[in-house]
Amino acid sequence: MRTQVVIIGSGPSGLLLGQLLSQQGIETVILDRVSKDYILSRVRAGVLEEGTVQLMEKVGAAKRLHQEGLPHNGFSLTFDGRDHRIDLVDLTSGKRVMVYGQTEVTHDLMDAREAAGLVTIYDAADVEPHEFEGSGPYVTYRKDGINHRIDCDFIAGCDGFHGVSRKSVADGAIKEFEKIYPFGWLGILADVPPVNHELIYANHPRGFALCSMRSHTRSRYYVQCSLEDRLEDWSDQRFWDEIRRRLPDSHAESMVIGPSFEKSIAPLRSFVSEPMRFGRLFLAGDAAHIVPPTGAKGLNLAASDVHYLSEALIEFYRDRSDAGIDFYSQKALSRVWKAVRFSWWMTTMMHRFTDTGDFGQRIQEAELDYLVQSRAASTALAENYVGLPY
Ligand code: FAS
Ligand code: PHB
Repeated sequence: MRTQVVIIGSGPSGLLLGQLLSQQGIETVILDRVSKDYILSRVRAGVLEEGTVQLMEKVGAAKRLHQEGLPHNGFSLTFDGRDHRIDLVDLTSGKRVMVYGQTEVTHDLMDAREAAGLVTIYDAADVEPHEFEGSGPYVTYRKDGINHRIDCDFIAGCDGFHGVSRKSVADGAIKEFEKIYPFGWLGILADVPPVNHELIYANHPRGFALCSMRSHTRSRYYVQCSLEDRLEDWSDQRFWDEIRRRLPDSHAESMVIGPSFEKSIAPLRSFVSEPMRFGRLFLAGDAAHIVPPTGAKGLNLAASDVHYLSEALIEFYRDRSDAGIDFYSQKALSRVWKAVRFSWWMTTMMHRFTDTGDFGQRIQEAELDYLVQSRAASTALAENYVGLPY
């Protein structure tokens, strides 16, 4: 088989890239090592920047997003028993975010790809990129016991943090930056109405908590937990008791609780690999970088990466110019590092760190107190949260 661009990974990065390229007549094949159902069973991000929404609109996959998504004009920061609203629309002269689950984004992009009759090969085992430093790259994989090869012009590594693409790069050709946080997030989904009409990010001496949602009847909640914690340590009752301890009384008393139907623990890390281009192999999304979900940047960075990559590849095929693909890594990393910084800053401000103890708690509360009283500081938070320009 031959195609123009092989995309490894059928997550948001790969699917969105596939749609952006196919709109311009560029042929793609997407390979994923798991099934479509498995991908759709994963519960991940929940907040979309306007840039991400606009890309979904551009590829014609935003109909359900606008029908079911929840536009949010602000969010709350709670600390020291108080609740402060960050008015995104006011602070950013009209920008806001859209609450719409990553699962739904992925589903909508899969539907769009199928409607366009484009090829996605699921359950592809042992996917491997080859000869991408030369002019004749190809990808091999195995399916139903048969070995396959796809020759192509370019390979897009959209295969996430644990994917094969980044790991296929020669050791000396890549520099990695990493920070591991000494805690995780325990998240649940429950069919109970959200405690608030907007998100609540809670700083508390017992630890961070986040009150999010997927709809007016489905809540998505998180509490900071120990990396030693296991799911069996956390009954629903323990979760509900703990999250309410970390919220101001007004929210704790009004929270509707009920049985969770999804519960998971995710470790937190900041990670960036440089560069994001290796000959004819390009990395995009979690394959190149990871952020702690505190700033709701992971999925949205994947979107801006594939915006830049699609523009570069379209320019190559349209103008036979290498300018865009030569500049892709530098352009993407400039926005990546700003989002990595913001996610690190928000994580550091909102979570309990045992090594800084009560002093650290007071410093965080002082920073939060300054932030909510300073329009300049709140504006900086809001500008980053809605997403910096592409
Ligand atoms: P993905 O990891 O989504 O997709 C990669 C795809 O590549 C997968 O389908 C995988 O099966 C496939 N793949 C991997 N290796 C392969 C191989 N060798 N061969 C073929 N295919 C391969 N972001 C937020 O903004 N907010 C959040 O709350 C949030 N929560 C998260 C919770 C968890 C547990 C995780 C892991 C991430 C979370 N994220 C969150 C970040 C997440 O949303 C990512 O940013 C987003 O999934 C990035 O999309 P992709 O780059 O497409 O990577
Ligand atoms: C979510 O709804 O899953 C979510 C929202 C905002 C975040 C992280 C996760 O910062």
